[in-house]
Amino acid sequence: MKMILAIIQNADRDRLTTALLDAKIGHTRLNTTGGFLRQGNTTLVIGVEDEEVEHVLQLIDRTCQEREVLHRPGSGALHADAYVEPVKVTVGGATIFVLNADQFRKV
Ligand code: 2BA
Repeated sequence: MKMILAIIQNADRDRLTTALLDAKIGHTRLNTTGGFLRQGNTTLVIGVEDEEVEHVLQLIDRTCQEREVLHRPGSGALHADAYVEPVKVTVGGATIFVLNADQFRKV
């Protein structure tokens, strides 16, 4: 059994969760925030049998896109009155961790 943690952009969330639902793959959506951009993203927790991992990775690959966003370095209250040139940052498709799950129980 594996636990997949997939950090994806909010714009891709509905397409991926619809694909997971169609494939009858259980998952949990968490609203999360990226540490660098400090913008909302989504983390999906997906528990699957080992042989389903590749299928899930394919669904993520098909539904999550790379995008460029503008980021103003150091943005925040301390820098509110200083103009800093925005830079382009490439985000995604997805950041994925595949972890061994020792047990899966529902009680
Ligand atoms: P953020 O931390 O908001 O990062 C958004 C994008 O900013 C990243 O896209 C990357 O292209 C860029 N970035 C991140 N840290 C940077 C830095 N120190 N200098 C320059 N650019 C930087 P992704 O790599 O696709 O990551 C998307 C989101 O996945 C991240 O949002 C974060 O929420 C998560 N993530 C990425 N790597 C992670 C890791 N090693 N552990 C946990 N979460 C991670």
